[in-house]
Amino acid sequence: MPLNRHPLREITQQEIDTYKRDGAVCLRQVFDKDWIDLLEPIAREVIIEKKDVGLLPTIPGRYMARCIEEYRKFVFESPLAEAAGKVLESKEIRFFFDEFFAKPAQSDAKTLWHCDRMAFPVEGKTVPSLWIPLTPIVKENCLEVLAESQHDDVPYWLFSPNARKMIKPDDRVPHPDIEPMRGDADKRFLSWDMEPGDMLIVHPWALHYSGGNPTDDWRIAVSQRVFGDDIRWAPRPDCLNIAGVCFDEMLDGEKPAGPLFPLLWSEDGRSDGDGQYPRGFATTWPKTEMGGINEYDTFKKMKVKEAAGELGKNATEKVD
Ligand SMILES: O=C(O)CCC(=O)C(=O)O
Ligand SMILES: [Fe+2]
Repeated sequence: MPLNRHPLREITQQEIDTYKRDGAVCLRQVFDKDWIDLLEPIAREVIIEKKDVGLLPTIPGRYMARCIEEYRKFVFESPLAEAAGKVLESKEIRFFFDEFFAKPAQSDAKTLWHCDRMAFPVEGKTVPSLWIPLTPIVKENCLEVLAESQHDDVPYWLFSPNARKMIKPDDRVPHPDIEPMRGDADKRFLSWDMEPGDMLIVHPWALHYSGGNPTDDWRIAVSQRVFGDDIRWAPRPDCLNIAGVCFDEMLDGEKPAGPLFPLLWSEDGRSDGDGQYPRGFATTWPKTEMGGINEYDTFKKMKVKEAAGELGKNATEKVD
């Protein structure tokens, strides 16, 4: 089958409504399996064998579209942007960045309950995670979403690398422990068995989690972050750093645009293509060993500190 440019089927009104209601929707079969066959072996090389393909040694799980031709093609030529645009009812979709999430076989490395909102230097709600499995996903190793949590307007305190060096501002709230709510009749916990070609869209305010990986193979997903119509720059010190663009270039209240945030899809057929999108990074470094992509151990240590009320007391302390 060819590498399809448009979703394999129409996005339905029911899928649009589900996303609005739950803060997540699993789109079945939007990609040809060929796309996943193209991406999966490279993900294994980068994540498991720590192959140096030019990614940042410090964050080797991000920015694949800058360094790996197949991942660049996936961002610019696959139907991910069109599918996202239709679900979000956004006229345009721009690229933000891409990121791997991987767990070894038989791993209890949990992804703590969190939402992504405060990691991003923007305001607006059309900045979802497009979570795309590269290995088979069962409910037990899937991303899990607390339905309707996207309606809670809470500026949670994330353990981003910048936030780890800061003292928590008073208005930032630690993420709640969702686990005790599992028995609550009014709460819905969503998870999915997913096939290659499926794509989960998660609202940036929706609380999500994953419980590890009880299977005998790696569990690998790539999260594509994109911008829709309502997104405006709003940098804060606790946000993620985005390679190649500093806070001074994120003009408060302005729409992201330009070579680093190319238009991938628009309702009226315009797009930027990848001609201006960077290859590699703004600097180079001496040959060095690639780091691991998982931050779960760091997050676990941060959680213990948080519970002990010690978060940010010695804010510049190195935690990993
Ligand atoms: O795959 C995971 O376990 C975490 C993914 C995640 O948090 C995200 O895509 O925002
Ligand atoms: Fe997340």
